[in-house]
Amino acid sequence: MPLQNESFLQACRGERPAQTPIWLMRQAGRYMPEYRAIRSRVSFNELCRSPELCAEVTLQPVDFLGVDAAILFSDILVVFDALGIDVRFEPSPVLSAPVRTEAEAKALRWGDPHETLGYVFDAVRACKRALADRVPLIGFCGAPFTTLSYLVEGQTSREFERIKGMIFAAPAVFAGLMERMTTLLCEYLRGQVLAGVDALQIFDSWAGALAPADYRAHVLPHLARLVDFTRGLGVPTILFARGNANLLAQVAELPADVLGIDWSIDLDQAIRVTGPERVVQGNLDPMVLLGTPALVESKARDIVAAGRAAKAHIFNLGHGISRHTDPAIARLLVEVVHAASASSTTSA
Ligand code: 1CP
Repeated sequence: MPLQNESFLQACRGERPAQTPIWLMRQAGRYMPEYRAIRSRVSFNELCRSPELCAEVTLQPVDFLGVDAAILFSDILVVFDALGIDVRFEPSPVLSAPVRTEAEAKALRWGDPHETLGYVFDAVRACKRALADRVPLIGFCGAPFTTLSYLVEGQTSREFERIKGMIFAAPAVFAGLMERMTTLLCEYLRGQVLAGVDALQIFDSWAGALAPADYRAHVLPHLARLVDFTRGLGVPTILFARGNANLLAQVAELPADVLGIDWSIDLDQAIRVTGPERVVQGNLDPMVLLGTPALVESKARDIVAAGRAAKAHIFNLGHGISRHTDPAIARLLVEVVHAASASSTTSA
């Protein structure tokens, strides 16, 4: 069945649909009362393991906001099920067994994600059924470095002392873990595509923890292997590295179909780095949505205009939406982006 709304996938392919497509990182979540109503009944872990509830939550922003793509409701940290490690959300994540020493790294049991993460693939199928081809479904994973940072730190980190300590004091241990993690993530994404996702996003949310030279030496080769692998899966890949706009030139060396741009750089400047032949996604500072409707409208229009210098542009936030956002303002953003881009296409 063809999709009723192809604009997101057209932009991923480098075409320019009639309106700039838009979806919002973390578009399903605590800022929506419908999400909070479900979370008052079930824990986050139960929610992620219930394909029917995942589908319900995945569709909430599609119905309310009118976005052009859905993103699977899950979390980058569920992959630790493949290692037999539990994650508690208290509410920020805490791992049952962080891995900090060479002995702990050697003792890890790397399970097969096709067996251990079947509930995610069931959720993909439930989302596809519920969406009934209205909009495409995006699957995702954390990038190897971001995922490994949780494994080593064991929780959210500010300074990344443990993982950076491992890079600089035990680089072979770090490299071995990155190698295994990358292979796990390749298979995990393959499973999502086999279950039916239409696109993939790789989140390197903590990329900015590293100096550019260290990112290039210790992270980029593994990320390159993951991106190369996803190119063989037959769906477009979005690569989003966050936290240091100086890294954009490095991630732009990788053949991802779409480059995610965080909010720390103006979009026109980012496009000068990526070049006009790349497709970009982003990059409104999510906190702008805490401002007035007039401010949201003017900043959204500026980004739509700047996006015209790229081969194609998918509007998004420059990081996840804040839980303090008024859903009505998020909906206004979607309307403004659609209206502003439709009028600029006709005048082109
Ligand atoms: O209800 C709750 O209390 C749970 C809050 C929550 C939600 C709604 C968590 C815990 N995860 C999610 C969903 C989620 N996480 C999605 C699907 C929903 C959607 O996008 O619509 C996705 C794609 C993620 C991705 C994710 N999880 C990232 C990468 C994106 C980013 O924001 O940089 C990261 C770093 C995580 C880890 C995580 N999971 C949850 C929290 C609170 C965190 C971040 C903690 C931290 O800052 O370290």
